[in-house]
Amino acid sequence: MNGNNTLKEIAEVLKSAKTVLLFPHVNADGDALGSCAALTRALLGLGVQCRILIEDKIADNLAFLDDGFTTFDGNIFGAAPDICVAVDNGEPDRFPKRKEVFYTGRTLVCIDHHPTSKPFADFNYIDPAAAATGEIVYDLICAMGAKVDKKIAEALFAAITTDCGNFQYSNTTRRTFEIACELMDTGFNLVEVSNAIYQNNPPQRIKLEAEIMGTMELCGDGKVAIAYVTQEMLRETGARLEDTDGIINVLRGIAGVEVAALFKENDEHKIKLSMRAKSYANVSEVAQEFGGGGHVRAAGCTLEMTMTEAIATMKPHIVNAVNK
Ligand SMILES: [Mn+2]
Repeated sequence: MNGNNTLKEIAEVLKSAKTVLLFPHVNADGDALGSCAALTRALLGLGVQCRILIEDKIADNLAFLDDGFTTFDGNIFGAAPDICVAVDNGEPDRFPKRKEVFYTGRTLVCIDHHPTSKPFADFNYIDPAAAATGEIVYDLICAMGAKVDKKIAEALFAAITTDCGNFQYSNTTRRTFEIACELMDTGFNLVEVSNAIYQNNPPQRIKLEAEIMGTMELCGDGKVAIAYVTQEMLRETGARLEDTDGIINVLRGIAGVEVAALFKENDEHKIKLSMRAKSYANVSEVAQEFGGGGHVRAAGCTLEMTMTEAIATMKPHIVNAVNK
């Protein structure tokens, strides 16, 4: 944790601000949005103006987190924000369209748990041991002296459950459960939150899932499952690229599979590869070799080539990762 400030320092900085703008990464996931929503509620409660600046539409199953907090307007406060915070990401390239606005902040803060993140802001707290940024935000809110109420608990639980695979991934620690216990003590409605996140699939997403499963290929002696999604498949099913979130876990769920790889066509020459390992393979290494990053068991990179080229290029590297 070299180069980190203390949460107490960051808490004081945030509390002394009049305006705070939060920056989740693009295609904000449950952790990014849940962490931002919780921090927004806590700061608003302390009389600090706070909004979440986004650049793409929020996923339907996370919309419940947004209580009028998100905005597409970088000038929402009518003046440069006192503080801009990168949340659940460690570099402004993870929010490319908002990068310029980020640097207008008088003080810059980064709160993240990605091991590939480096301290880049004026105040940084990057803890790769945290299963979710939501865990750090929980401690930060406590350090701010704010009360963790039901609504904050709901948002933090959403952040944590989504990033640790509902307490199934190897990043889950004793601390993860401890925080979950403390959130439960607020009496938030667990079933309501879980249903909103996990039992809320639009039918076109399931149709898309069927299409993607149709492309599945097992290689590396059945230890690697590869599948892809093209823009044409999205058009045919009426689904969006965000609807592929979570489908990779179905691939990884196959008996004998160690690494699941899902290739997503952003456009004809831009393929986003997501990789998830089950128990031992280091997919972060593979991603980093191609300019990407992430966690040891969950990482990704972007490839400037066609789908056919991307799969042919990456397949040997992925198979190599499971045979190490
Ligand atoms: Mn995260």
